[in-house]
Amino acid sequence: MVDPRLPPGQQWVAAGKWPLVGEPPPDVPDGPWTIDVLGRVHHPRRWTLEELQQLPAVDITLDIHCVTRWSRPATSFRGVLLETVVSFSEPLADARFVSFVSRSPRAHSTSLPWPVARQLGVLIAWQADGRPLDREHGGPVRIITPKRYFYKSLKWLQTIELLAEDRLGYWESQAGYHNEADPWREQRYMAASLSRQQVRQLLASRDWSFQEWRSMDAAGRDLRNLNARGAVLRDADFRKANLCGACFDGSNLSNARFQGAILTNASFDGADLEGAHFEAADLRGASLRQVSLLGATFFLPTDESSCPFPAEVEQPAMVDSTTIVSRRSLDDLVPVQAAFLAARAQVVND
Ligand SMILES: Nc1nc2c(c(=O)[nH]1)N[C@H]1C(S)=C(S)[C@@H](COP(=O)(O)O)O[C@H]1N2
Ligand SMILES: [Mo]
Repeated sequence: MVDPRLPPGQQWVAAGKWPLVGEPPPDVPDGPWTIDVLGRVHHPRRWTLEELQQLPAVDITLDIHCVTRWSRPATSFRGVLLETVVSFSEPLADARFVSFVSRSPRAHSTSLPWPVARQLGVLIAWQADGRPLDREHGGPVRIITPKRYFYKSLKWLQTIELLAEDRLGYWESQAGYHNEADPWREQRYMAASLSRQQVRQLLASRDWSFQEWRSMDAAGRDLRNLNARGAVLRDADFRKANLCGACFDGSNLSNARFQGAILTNASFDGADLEGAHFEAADLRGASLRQVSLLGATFFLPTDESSCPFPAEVEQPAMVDSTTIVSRRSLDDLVPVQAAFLAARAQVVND
């Protein structure tokens, strides 16, 4: 029977059990436990845990879902809303992400888009199931992020940093965990079909040749010299990734998002780039021979500027005479996009 409360691929732990996951607890500091709010805020501020406990407390009950496939039902937490604490510091207009950093030897971290953190009701929690948080479970104070895999719930909270640009967290950057982490969409790893072992391998080897990974989440990742020849990477998210020198020859990248990516000296020869987005991407030295560009975009026409685009797409792609594109590939584009490329790139007849 399908349990409607259990996301796909999860199992409930035995009653009362709560597994421990991740690094060991850090040493207790001598003085009081403090939490800093800093970064893109008007008023950086240091709180003691006692001060936080004077703020209006909030109780929530949620099911914990760990990416390693266990779930724990109806766990209650008491704390203060992250939004309440951050509001004392008044975020700047460009504060688009929030990063949590742990008081641990490896400065463990994770991050969320700031609007998502507010909408989900992220909690700074010091009690679980009516008792002070155990040290192993992040005591004295941890983050609780509802509706996301539990790796977005940082233990031993030390710093809350508001950021203009995202900074991938520890598991996200080191182990290829998905940066959105929605258990109902099974966003476990960079691509849904991958195992943990496969993710480790593909991050280490950067050899994705002839692999098929749809909806790959590779935004912001360092993937210099990636070999993705012949790969099927439809709908992949490569926004702001470093793909300098990457090889995408013959690969299927339809609807892939490359906004703000570094694509210097990357090669796309023979690739399917239908519907791909290249706004603000650096395409200097890149090769686009015999590519299929139907519906691809390199800049956003200015007459659409009335709608609020995210910052990464405000700029056109960086294209110059070191960017190579086949003349017949230009025919796939709408006239304004074709004219943009033709005026800047080296157009070759092949
Ligand atoms: N500081 C820190 N926080 C962390 C981790 C970690 O290794 N270090 N692991 C994360 C992961 S993957 C999970 S599943 C949960 C585990 O929390 P628990 O040990 O209380 O079950 O903590 C998250 N927060
Ligand atoms: Mo986890």
